[in-house]
Amino acid sequence: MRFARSGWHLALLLASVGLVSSGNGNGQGRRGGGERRRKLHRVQHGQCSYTFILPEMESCQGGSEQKSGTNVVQRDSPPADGEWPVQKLQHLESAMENNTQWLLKLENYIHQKTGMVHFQADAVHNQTATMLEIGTNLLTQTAEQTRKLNVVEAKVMNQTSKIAIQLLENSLSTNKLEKELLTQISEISKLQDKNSRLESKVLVLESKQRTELEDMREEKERLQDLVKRQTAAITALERQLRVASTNNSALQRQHQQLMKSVHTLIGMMSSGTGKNAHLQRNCFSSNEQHFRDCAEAYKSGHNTSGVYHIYIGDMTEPTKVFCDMVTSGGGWTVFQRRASGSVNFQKSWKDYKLGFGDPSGEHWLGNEAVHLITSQAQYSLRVELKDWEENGAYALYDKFQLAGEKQQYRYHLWSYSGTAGQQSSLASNGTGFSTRDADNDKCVCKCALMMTGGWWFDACGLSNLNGIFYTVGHNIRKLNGIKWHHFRGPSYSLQSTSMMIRPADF
Ligand SMILES: [Ca+2]
Repeated sequence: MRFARSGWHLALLLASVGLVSSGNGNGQGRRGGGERRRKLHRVQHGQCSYTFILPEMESCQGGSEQKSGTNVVQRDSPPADGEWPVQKLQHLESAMENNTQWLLKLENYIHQKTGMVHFQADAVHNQTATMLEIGTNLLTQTAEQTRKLNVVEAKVMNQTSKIAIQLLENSLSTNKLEKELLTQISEISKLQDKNSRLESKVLVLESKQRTELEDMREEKERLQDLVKRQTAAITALERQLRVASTNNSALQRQHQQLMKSVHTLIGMMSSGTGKNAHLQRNCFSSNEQHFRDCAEAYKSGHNTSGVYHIYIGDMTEPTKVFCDMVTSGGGWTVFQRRASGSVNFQKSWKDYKLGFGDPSGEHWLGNEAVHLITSQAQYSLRVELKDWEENGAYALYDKFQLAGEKQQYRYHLWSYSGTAGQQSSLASNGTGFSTRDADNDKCVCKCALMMTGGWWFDACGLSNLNGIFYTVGHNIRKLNGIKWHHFRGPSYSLQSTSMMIRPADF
């Protein structure tokens, strides 16, 4: 195909050359005058234009002059009459040969050019194909990579969401744990508070027990001293008894005289109207008998209730007390009495320590006196109560002892019995005494201010015989009245009370 096309191009070229040489015969070919003339031939092939310079024969000039107007190509045909010299023919032949050579060279050149163009086009095609292939490969690789990346991205997103969910769950569980931790901490703090409170209570109890032990030791020492003194007194008495037995008759006489005078005095007292106590006092002081309590007075023959002088502890001056010589065998030293409301019982620590009121009426003997009396021997306590319906009741404690001021006049009680309730209404053993200016109770409040009076308040306890005296009709629903819980309840204020002591072995 390429050769066929080349052949067709060559024929076209030859025709063109002929046309061009005929066209330019009179123009360009005449330059230079006498020098050898040349012909320029231009061929347009596509975008390329080719210019050929061919030499022109000088001898052809005459012919042209002779044969002007005839076709040059027609010169190849032999002259009709054979006039052409052989030399000219030979020259023409050589010129034709040259032209043919030129044409061949030209054809070769064109072939080379065309081959180069084709080669270049092929190369371009090849390169384009290669580039396309590479591009396609790159595209497929990119697509593959993109797909892989998408897969990886999806996996990563999956993992991320899982991790996010895990984190959320973790944070939720962490919150729960934090809440639980907080509740645990608060419970621990509560327990610690309770523990500290219990510890403080234990410490208080320990200190109380220590003080009680000290009290017991002191009491033991006192009792030992007392035993020694009593032993000495007994030996002295034995001596006196021996002496007395020798002077029995004289003593009998003296005794008879004494009994006479006593009977005379008793007669005088019974005949007197409102001055019994005074007479008794005068009588006993004149006899110079030193009773340590009402029991000794009773044992000395005084069986009438009234005010007596007793010598408490180491005191040189006598103290006036009311002696109950009737109740349950008599011999009771009364240290508290309420009956009329005539005496104000809202008193200070010092008042309750030293005593106040009137021994013949409403009276508080004093904590110090009761402490001294109950420290010299084993005493019993009896509490007499009467309500406004005239019902009487009593509470008896076989053993009763009041500690000193340093121990806040705390009491020790044993063996309750009586009619004022199944249980004791006095606070437990070891309860200290409290007044409005001395808070020794077991309440965070001040019981002496709330319940009024001075008493062995617990927190604040079931009894208070030193509360406010309320008259009948005003005595109910009174928490700060004269109260004995197990007799008439917590808010009933009683009509009269008395508290009295007597040696346990009376
Ligand atoms: Ca208190």
